[in-house]
Amino acid sequence: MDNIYEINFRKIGNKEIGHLVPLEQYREIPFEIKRIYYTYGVPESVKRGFHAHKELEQVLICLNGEIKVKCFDGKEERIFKLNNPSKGLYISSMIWREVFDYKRNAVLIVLASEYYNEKDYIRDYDKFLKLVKKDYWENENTI
Ligand code: T46
Repeated sequence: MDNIYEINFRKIGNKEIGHLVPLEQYREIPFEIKRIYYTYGVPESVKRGFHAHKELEQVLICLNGEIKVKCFDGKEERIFKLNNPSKGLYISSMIWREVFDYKRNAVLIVLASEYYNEKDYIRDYDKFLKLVKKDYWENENTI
């Protein structure tokens, strides 16, 4: 899946002094970063996400604890476990995502390619399926 992939960041330092991870746009992060947000204090039983984005690209990094992210691009579904602050998960546009199993005081930071815009959200799963299947059909006919 080239629309969803894990990124191993370069970490500077060691166990004795700790680690530093530098992130720069168009280098480690494959887009211009227009927004950063984070979630914390999410109870373990809570599931978040349940939407896709029309344009937005994001990199998710779990800075503390652990979370799972289920991603579906209309064809393939994958579940990623994020529990390492030196790894990111890139998610392109038009990916349905569900975030769950928040463990050990999970802190999730997200670097985003666009400013917040509720109109970019697809929160209706049936609508997402219709749009993503239409996209595939159109792309297969232009190749
Ligand atoms: C994703 C997962 C990991 C804002 O006002 N500004 C913002 O930048 C964001 C992201 C949200 N909000 C408001 C909109 C809602 O009223 O905060 C509320 C919760 O937002 P949302 O439903 O988007 O939260 P999550 O945790 O379900 O999803 C978010 C991202 O939207 C999503 O793209 O991948 O985090």
